[in-house]
Amino acid sequence: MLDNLDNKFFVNNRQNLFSEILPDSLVILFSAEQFPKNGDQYFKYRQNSDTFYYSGFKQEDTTILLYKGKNTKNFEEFAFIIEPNQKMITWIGHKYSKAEASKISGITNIEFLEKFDEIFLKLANKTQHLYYSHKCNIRGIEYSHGKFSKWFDSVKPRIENLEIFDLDPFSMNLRLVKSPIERNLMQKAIDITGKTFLEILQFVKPNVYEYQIEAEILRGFSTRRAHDYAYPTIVASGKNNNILHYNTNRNKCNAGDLLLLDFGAELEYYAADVSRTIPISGKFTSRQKEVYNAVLDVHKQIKKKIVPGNTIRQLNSEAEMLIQDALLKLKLISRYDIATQKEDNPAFKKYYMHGVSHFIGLDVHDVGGKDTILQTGMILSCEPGIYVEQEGFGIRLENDIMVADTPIDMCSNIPIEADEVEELMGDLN
Ligand SMILES: [Mn+2]
Repeated sequence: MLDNLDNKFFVNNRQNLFSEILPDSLVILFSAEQFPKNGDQYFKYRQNSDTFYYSGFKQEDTTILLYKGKNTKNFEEFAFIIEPNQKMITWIGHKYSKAEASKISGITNIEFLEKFDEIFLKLANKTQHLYYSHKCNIRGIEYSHGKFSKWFDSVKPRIENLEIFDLDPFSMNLRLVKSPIERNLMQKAIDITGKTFLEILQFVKPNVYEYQIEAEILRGFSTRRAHDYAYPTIVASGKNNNILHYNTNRNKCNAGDLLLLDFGAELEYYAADVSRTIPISGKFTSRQKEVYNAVLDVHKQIKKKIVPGNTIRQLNSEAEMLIQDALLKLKLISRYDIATQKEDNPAFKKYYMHGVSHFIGLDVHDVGGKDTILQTGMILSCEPGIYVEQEGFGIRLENDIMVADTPIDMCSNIPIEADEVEELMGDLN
């Protein structure tokens, strides 16, 4: 694969981690579990983002053990992999050899999994601190990692000397600012998404089904070597525009309605996250265009504020005030509505009910919080929307922006102006 990352990237990520943790420490990283789909089937495997970040391993049942000695220059790194056997190779296919695992990660000590306890306990006996991920994903869905918990319970009585720390805040701090290698990968994922969007503008016409568009999106990604979505694709026509995470994608696209697409390719586990709203007939009505341009204007205003020192919390409140003004101009709310609104349910919320921004990276909703101070090199979405349920449509426009004194719009090649979208769709009637 052309986009495979050089192991220098992972070596460097581990070195950065080593410099942050206490001397005399061990770090354990377990791989993501395989999640059952039904019967004896699993969902397609996806490695845990932190484990990938520190190793490059995409294979299941891969464990990493890092040791930082009392002398802070003393590092030892181990990785433990499945021992391949003939039956496994016949049924599932290739598994890493020790040499491959070493080449991928830059870790020299590669062992089979059965050696893990022995090596871990030997190091644990002469160490003071232990770091591991407490939540698996600092802002994600909390779940109990069965294999890890079982293993941890089994060794607990033998490691009572160790003081335990959560690895998640360390991984968050390292992952927030993207290195040039990561920015480059994310730009590629965005470009694949953008090229696919140009094809979709040609494909959409009245009476196509949402699932046909979804299939075209997957075709566009896959033929460009991004073999997965970063998240389930939203292909929402007409009233479905207003369902924020609609992804059943089963309806027919009707003439005169809008189509809201929220889609992004995943490349080497890095996400793109783009939203566009286009007219199914190729031309916006004047009312649709009026709302569209109001959203686009907020989008442009907020984009300028994705600068060092700002926070998502501040971006959210600025977006809310801009949208409130837009809703007044669009006659969707009145000054009276604002004057009489309840603090916990402001008038704009009827038409705009989500945040304007989140971090993007190995996870589409990447690590980082609302109060994280923005720094150059972080990548965030800019995604205001206005959803007018009573008029049967909603609009969201989302680009991916890199924080800089002059913010860098990584989606600047993906058409967003209403006139340009109409021109590219051509006359469908
Ligand atoms: Mn988003």
